[in-house]
Amino acid sequence: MSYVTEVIANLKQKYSTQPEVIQTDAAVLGPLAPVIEKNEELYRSNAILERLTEPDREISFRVTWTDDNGTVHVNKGYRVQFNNAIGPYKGGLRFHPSVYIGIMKFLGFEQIFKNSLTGLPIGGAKGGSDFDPRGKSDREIMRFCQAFMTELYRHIGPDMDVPAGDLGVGGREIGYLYGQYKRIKGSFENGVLTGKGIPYGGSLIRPEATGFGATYYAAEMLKHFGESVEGKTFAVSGFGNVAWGAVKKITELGGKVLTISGPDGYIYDKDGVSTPEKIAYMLEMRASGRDKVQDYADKFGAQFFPGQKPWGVKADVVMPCATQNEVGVDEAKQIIANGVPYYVEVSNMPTTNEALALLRANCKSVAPSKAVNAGGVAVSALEMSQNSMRYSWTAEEVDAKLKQIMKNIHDNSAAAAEEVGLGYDLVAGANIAGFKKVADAMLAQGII
Ligand code: 2IT
Repeated sequence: MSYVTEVIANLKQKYSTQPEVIQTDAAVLGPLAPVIEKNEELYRSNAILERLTEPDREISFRVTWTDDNGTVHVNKGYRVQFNNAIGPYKGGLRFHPSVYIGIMKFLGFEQIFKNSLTGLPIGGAKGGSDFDPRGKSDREIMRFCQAFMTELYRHIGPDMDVPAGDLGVGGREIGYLYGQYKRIKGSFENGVLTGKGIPYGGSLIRPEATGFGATYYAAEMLKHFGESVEGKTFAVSGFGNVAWGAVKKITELGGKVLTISGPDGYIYDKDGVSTPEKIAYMLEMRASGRDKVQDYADKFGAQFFPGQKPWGVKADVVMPCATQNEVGVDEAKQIIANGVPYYVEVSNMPTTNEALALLRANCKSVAPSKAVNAGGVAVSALEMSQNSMRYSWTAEEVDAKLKQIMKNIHDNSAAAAEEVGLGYDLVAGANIAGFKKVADAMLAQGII
């Protein structure tokens, strides 16, 4: 049995109660086969894949907080520090009721390769809580963040582990988390978190970075086929920070976004989510805490499809921007039946492995989220650079760096697949390019 097949089979046994972990282990390790086979003895004798798939540590803790009525609540908090071979642990915090150790581990594992792909010195981690921010008051959010940081602070630091936001954790939460860290430590180490507000060390363009970066990446992919964003139609899911950045940049580049979605359904706007007012309204909907995309349809007279996802819509480019496993086999079949040429994953692991195989076999091109959404963490790493320099770049400077990083990720992924004879395969290429740097660093640093 080949080394890759053997490791995947063992992981299936080991993590039978954590399906997301099995899913992402197979999705990453499978495409590495051509690279591993070339040097199988080296990787096997150093147990590279076993070490890579077992986190350095899985931290879990109790978070106790009091709501506005004085009732005490208990949630679980996590930080999975997966791999720091190429830099300090880095990755977001997710506050969502679906959070459990399996979600933290799949996200942390993906983060290793994503962060490596950025070309910047950051390792992989993820954290969060099963806390549900929906319907909570501002003061409840603050108290929760303070309680969460009161446990987390001992595990993080500017050269150790640098968390950021993810679903349910935006600028407001990062502010409260940083305030508590600073209070406990008694020193202004703002390099400990990214996604901060501008007045205390945040980077310009960080809120836009994931969506902008995804669009820059999509533009590179289209360019490969002699095409561009201009005049193309897009089906986007989600209406949060990532979807907002993507819609903004797609519109700026002359594309038309036909759909956005929420937990309540999706909206179809035949004129496009394209005016500054419509794009700004996405932020308003998010800030309202209602978590309903129907509000957009009511305000702008677009069509609303309750309880549905936008994957039955005909578009040139499909971009899932909401959450994991938004596209299963049935949705993939709809996308293929509609003749959608370009499938660009944006949210982390939006596609089941079976659906992804179908889309790769039938679409003109498929781009993987760990490459496409890497602009967010890339600008986080630029925020770390600015914090350690005690200096800030302009929005134009950060945006230009982001654009170059996304082009490099695309080009390096394409080259990595080409090198092992796979042709233009962005999915395999991203995994291979991300893996190589981390594996080389692990080999150089010995058996630890
Ligand atoms: O999934 C991700 O890459 C993030 N949530 C951003 C992580 C970061 O450290 O900026």
